[in-house]
Amino acid sequence: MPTHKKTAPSHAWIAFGGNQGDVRNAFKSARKNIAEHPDCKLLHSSLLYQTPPLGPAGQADYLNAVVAISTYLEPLNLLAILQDIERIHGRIRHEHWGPRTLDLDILAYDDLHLQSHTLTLPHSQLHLRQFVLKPLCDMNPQWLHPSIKKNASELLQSLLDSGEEPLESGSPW
Ligand code: A4P
Ligand code: MG
Repeated sequence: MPTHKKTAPSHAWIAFGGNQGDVRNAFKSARKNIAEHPDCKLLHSSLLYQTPPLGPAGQADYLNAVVAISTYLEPLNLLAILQDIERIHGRIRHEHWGPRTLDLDILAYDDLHLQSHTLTLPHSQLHLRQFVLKPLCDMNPQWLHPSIKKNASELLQSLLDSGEEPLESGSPW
């Protein structure tokens, strides 16, 4: 894909997930790949959480985290870079919501709304997932969902108010 470089950087939030193999090391290595990309700068990392699997039963627990970056890459170029990093870490796409070594999703890119064949922004499930909202709250509880117009802390509280068990505490990585 040709890279169209922007003249001013944007902010993007990237969700890390995985439940196969040495996930913690895969996360660290992927974060390093992102931080070392010439058009990306790592701004913040959330804590790392062990989370119960959403999706098909019988899967191992996941690890989840979120990082914030600034980037000169357009959204589709950023997605392509993240998919390259998934591939380097042995990601093979099998079952939807099934086990994986490393899943890198773009949660949001500035306040952009996008619905295309390959990319939906903000991520369609982000407001429904503690394993995304809790790490976002670590970095900025005031982070505002671009379409729902509620912040990460309010969205997380709605899930807890609906009776979901809170996640166990996170750890640095
Ligand atoms: N795509 C569209 N929008 C985006 C976006 N904002 N970011 C497209 C990244 N990709 C996006 O993704 C399928 C396609 O989604 C991509 O080719 C891209 O063009 P995929 O990663 O290949 O396939 P998938 O894993 O089946 O889908 P997805 O949407 O990444 O899965 P989810 O929704 O992330 O669910 N339980 C726990 N506890 N923690 C987890 O992290 N993750 C999943 C995967 C299931 N259960 C989990 C967790
Ligand atoms: Mg994905």
